[in-house]
Amino acid sequence: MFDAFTKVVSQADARGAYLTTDQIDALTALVSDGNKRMDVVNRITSNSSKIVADAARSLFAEQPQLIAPGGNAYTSRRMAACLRDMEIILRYVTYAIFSGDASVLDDRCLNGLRETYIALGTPGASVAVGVEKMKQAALAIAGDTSGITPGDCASIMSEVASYFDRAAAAVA
Ligand code: PEB
Repeated sequence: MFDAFTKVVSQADARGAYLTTDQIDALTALVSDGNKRMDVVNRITSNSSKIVADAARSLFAEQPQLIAPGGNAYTSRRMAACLRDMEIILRYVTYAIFSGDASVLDDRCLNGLRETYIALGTPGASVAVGVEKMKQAALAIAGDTSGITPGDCASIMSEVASYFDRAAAAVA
């Protein structure tokens, strides 16, 4: 598990080299934009229940076969497992945003997840749709400029989107 700093240090060390100016510049930018990152993590974290519940509701409205008898989220046990999975994925996405690096998401959540869903008979493509819906909700919440001085958040927003895309691609 890396964060943005240890990742660069590890790569430099593997080459036996000093940090390059490009690497230092990239990390300097990351530090100077650090408040935006913490703000995004804070907003997504404090709205996590709503993000998960709304995404699940929307997924089941679009794919009602999941909650019909015999469906993959039919019975409260499976429904609970489904909501829990979405919550786990969102939690690891917030860790990745916080760290500025996807490795915690990859290593502790996504690694083997596709195979797990295949073994369970859970439709990975539907999980990916749920993740995409969490992404839209999270971006709307993170990018809400009401009541604040709007700044340039393009870079952090696309980074946030990339972690959701990574999770969706890992299970689709
Ligand atoms: C992954 N999910 C399930 C299981 C595991 C995971 C390991 C089997 C064990 C269990 O039931 O608890 N666990 C989960 C995860 C990590 C982890 C992400 C990462 C660290 O440790 N059903 C649907 C939807 C989808 C869904 C498409 C969006 O119809 C999910 C939610 N996951 C789902 C369901 C089960 C499950 C298990 C329904 C139960 C499957 C079953 O018992 O039939």
